[in-house]
Amino acid sequence: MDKIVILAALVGALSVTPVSAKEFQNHTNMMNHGDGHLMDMDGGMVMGQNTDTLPGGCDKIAATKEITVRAGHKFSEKFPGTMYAFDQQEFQFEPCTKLTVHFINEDDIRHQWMMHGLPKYLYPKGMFHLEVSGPGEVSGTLILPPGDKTYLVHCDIAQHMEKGMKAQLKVGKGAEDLPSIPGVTTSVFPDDYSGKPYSAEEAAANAAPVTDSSTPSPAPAPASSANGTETDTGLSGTTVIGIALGFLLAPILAKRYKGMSPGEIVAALIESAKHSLKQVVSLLSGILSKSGTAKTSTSIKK
Ligand SMILES: [Cu+2]
Repeated sequence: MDKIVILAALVGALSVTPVSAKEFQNHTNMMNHGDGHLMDMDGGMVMGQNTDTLPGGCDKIAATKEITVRAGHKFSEKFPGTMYAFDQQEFQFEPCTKLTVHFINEDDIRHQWMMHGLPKYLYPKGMFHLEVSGPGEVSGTLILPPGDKTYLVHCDIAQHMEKGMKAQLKVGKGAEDLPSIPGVTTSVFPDDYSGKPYSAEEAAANAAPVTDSSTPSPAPAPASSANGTETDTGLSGTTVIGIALGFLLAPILAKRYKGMSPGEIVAALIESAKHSLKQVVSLLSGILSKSGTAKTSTSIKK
């Protein structure tokens, strides 16, 4: 009887215990490897940290800002077709701002806040990079360069950016918007929920307005080599071979049918076709008679 009570208590206790793979970790005591590279053994990392060197063109630190960015599957829910996202997709700061990013990962997998396009003399590979494996927080600081520019921020884990974990950070007025920022700019490869078969023409039609909205799109040209698309030029391999043969045979034929009217040329072509056919027939009948199965020889030798 007692055993049953204990068992019931155990089952009850287990059912209320949350099934959590990892506890939230604050990665505050990372080892400094120099060159702005900090790391710990629990999956926290900062690369390209710069707290004091002014980028070229900055006379002083223009402002000091701190932001908290969250990363996780749940932030993608408002963007159909995505799987991961940051909680914000766009940032804007004054040039020469000293920016501290507190990056919080809310998933049980690895996520990154990776910023590209920074000056390489100051940031290794032009990157500022925060990374957390599993739920946790990591913080890093950089000094933004001068000038108006839009920087790509993403998670570089395979398919995380493609599936939505992408943002843009504008310094000053920024430059042009980046494509496929969830909720900000049009997707290069829009998801289609219409249920219709997805064709190459649709893809081209959907992709066109993203890259080119200023100039009026020209009427669909028969050969689309002008707009840089290499596929679907309307020329199959057979057609190409046909054209090549045509070019090779043209001088020979021109010589042979020189001075003839179109009607005469057609008649001559039919005549030579007949001739070829006769030769084929005689060849075939020759083979048949030799094999002994043909009873009548229909050799039509000239
Ligand atoms: Cu990620």
